[in-house]
Amino acid sequence: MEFLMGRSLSNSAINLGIRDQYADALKELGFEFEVLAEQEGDAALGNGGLARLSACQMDSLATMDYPAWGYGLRYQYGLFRQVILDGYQHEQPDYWLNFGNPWEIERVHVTYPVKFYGTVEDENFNGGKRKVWLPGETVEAVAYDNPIPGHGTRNTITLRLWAAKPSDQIDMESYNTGDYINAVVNRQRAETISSVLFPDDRSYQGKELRLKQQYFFVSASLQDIIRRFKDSHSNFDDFPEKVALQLNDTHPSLAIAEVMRVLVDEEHLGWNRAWDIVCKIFSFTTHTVLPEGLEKVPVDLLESLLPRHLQIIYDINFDYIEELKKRIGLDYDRLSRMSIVEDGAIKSIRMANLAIVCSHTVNGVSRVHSELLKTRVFKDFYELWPHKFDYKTNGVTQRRWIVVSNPSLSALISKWLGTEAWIRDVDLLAGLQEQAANADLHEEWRMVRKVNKMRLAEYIEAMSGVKVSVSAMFDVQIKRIHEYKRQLLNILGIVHRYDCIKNMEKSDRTKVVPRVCIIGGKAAPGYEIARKIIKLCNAVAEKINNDPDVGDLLKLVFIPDYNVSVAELVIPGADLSQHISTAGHEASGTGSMKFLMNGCLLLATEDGSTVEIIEEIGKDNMFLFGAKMHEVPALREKGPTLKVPLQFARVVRMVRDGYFGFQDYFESLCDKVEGGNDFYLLGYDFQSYLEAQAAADKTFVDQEKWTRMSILSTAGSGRFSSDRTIEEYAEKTWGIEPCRCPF
Ligand code: BZD
Repeated sequence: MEFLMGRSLSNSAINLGIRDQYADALKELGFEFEVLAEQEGDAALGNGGLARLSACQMDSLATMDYPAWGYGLRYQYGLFRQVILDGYQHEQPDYWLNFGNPWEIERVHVTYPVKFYGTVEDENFNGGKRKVWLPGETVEAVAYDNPIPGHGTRNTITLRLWAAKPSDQIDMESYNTGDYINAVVNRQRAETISSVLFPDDRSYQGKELRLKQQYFFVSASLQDIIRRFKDSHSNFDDFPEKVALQLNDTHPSLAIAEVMRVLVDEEHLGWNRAWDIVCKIFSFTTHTVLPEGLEKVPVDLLESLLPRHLQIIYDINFDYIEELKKRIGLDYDRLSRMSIVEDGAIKSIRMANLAIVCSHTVNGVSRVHSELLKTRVFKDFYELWPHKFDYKTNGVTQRRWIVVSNPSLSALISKWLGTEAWIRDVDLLAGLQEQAANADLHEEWRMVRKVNKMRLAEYIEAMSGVKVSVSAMFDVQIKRIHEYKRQLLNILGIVHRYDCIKNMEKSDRTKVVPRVCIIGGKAAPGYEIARKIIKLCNAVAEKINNDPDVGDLLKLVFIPDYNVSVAELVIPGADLSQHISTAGHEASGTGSMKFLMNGCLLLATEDGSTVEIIEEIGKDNMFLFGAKMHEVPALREKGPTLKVPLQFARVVRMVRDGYFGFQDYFESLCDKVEGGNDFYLLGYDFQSYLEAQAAADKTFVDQEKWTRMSILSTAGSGRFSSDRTIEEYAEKTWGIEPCRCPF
């Protein structure tokens, strides 16, 4: 349901192979390509990693000639714009369609009615009974197609986004009863379905609008898919041969009930035959680590909005539980854990259970994530159906993340590899390994990196007024703000660095490696602790950046309104990037892959996909620290008795005592990491975090070593291309072959 496409102009021109001709043509008209490209706004129809992953995967699907469609919603308001005022986050609406969207093609003839509410009645049919849904509201879904051109191929696939429009049918009824005002109000109400993206990437609040969005999206997409199938096929038994549906998290999992409804109620297939088809077409990617993060839909809500779907889910659950009893016996605890329906104060539907039961393949997004799914989150299911579970480590597209965003590095790589073929065949990047010690390459590599840092420094000055030195180490953490991602650990580490500089003999200061610390990311509007982390970052920055005693030795910058375009600017200019989640919390992480491709060194915990990055580039090529995943539960058990270094207590005390102001406001933030409440183990990991930071400083001084590590990072990044991920989906899950446009 989410795609973070960012800008399209450069990407499209490059993928079509016309970038230089286009730039020349623009020049004749008096425009610079780069200047023009920066005028484009970001298409931000998503929250974070999950949504950017979909965007990368679309690029790979197109480039690798796979026949595929992306379906989503054409939200009128994308992810909110973040404005920082007095250091606090404020949200502003992102009305991105204000000046029109030149990339989309409105398909006025591709529209489908989507129905909601109403009742279900029994109807006589062929001597028996059948269920008939009499919906109470109809909304029209209109298709907007966004072309996704592949690189080095004429294949272009489609991202089809649905916009909600009022159905003429409602109007007629209302006008006939003379209720003109209500008719107009109803028209507007229909449009609200696709009006705004929910900005929360962690909790499900059981909101009706959210469920309406999900069904609107699912119903329109399935009508489109089924219509296309029926254009050339008459027998639904062929459906699984032609259609594979990948559920990107549970957000579209109502599709399961919807396919059953269409096949049984509308196409009049028997229940068992329909069920057989459903089980062959769906597969499910989960991006969640914690059971609490799984989506649950209150039964009351579903019953009022989609009464027939609730019945179908109950029927699926009934058959499944009967089958389960035969397999595992009357183990009621386990049966109740595995049920699609959760009984309790608020009876609800467990969307992940529905998705697992009905999918032929369930995958996590990194190897350790899948291990977690098998041993913890979905253990019961894994024991029942081990064959369903596998993993597809995420990837990112090198077209966007090197070729578009770092053209000088891209040219350098092509020069040293003697080919541009790596743009489609990323494993060729490994060829850089042989040159990792070449002094000429080092010089050119450093030059490219320096120019990127200068570009970033200019941006920082323009955004925040802070002047930074490009000879300092640029240390970056950009991602959504979450307690588990531990931006607070980073900030407290910066406070410690500041404290050390302040307490140092003046003569020792020459030994300090200058740093520019850059943090960026949005907090979900209702996530109070995350908002406080942003404020703390800005309060600490205010203090440090205005301390003449510290000067260029340390700067801290919060980059506002982090989005895809900002990432494209920041990543190529980063020396070091931080991926420091508490082990066992990040399902995969994809930011690290973009930094890696761009030759940025990683400071990281052994979490998510980092574990696989270590396998590719080796522990010596990055700065690792922190508790391991298997150690975390026992450490948590220790509660207040867990040993925490003195330096940690000291920096938290500085915040508590109001050293950075806003003493009362930061109190609850400090409480979160002290007194046995330190769930994310900031205190425990602090010592090893500082050691990893010290190791990074030491290496940075040795520019020869740093540059070699940087080249080896790019050289080892091939496995983290979304081309590899998509190939795995195509071969193992969907059973599809490339289908290249022949001319
Ligand atoms: O998905 C993220 C995970 O946290 C990352 O570890 C992982 O790398 C990426 C891609 O697999 N999850 C999200 O981004 N989730 C959301 O954005 C989201 C959105 C709506 C509702 C719930 C979660």
